[in-house]
Amino acid sequence: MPVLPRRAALALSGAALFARPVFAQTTGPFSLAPLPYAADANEPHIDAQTMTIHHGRHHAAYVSNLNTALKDHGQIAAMPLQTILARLPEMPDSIRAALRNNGGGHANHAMFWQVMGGKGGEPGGDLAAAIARDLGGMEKMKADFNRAGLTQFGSGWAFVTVDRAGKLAIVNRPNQDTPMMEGGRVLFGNDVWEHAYYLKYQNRRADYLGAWWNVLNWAEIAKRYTAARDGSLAI
Ligand code: MN3
Repeated sequence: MPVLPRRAALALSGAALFARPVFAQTTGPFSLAPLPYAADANEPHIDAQTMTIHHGRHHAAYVSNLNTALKDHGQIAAMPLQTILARLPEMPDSIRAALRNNGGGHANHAMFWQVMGGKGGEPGGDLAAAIARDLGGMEKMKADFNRAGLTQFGSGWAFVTVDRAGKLAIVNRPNQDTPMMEGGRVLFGNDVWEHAYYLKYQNRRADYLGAWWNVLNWAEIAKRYTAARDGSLAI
């Protein structure tokens, strides 16, 4: 009977713990994972048409363009996405912008689908304690996060980051940038590109930001929190 190397065996047992993967596939060539729920799972807050176009067109394009950029760079394609993003300054000039935009886009959206599909509410346990300790509690976190999303000029993201000690912070970034580009990790984040909300909310970004909390899946976010603290949160 073949014996798996220890690391592979650990990876398999870790993956089996979760009903759906917390960690998207991390090395190239990259592929678009299906949504982990039906396209209408976030109705009425995020409509099915927006989900379908956002995942099947926008995210798909980031994945395709990322693979195109890496086509003649096999050594980089074999690196985990989080490593590529953390080491952008070392990447070849000819593909650095493509890696930033499309690698960031792939990482951000892979995270985004995972943290939605729930019914909102509030987390418990260690994560609730960290939100109280670092972000002033749920209501203050929501207000500060929504402000970060609303004041991000043009396209971008609002994030709650998490470090290895479990400490949380709210940040925003333009375009498809991510705190992963500074070696950080994202606990959860919201996409404030117009493509994420325009069909239902038009220019009312604040309404979208407010409604989005109703679709968060705190059980998945809690898994990400645990993974971040044990160093296994990839993207
Ligand atoms: Mn998007």
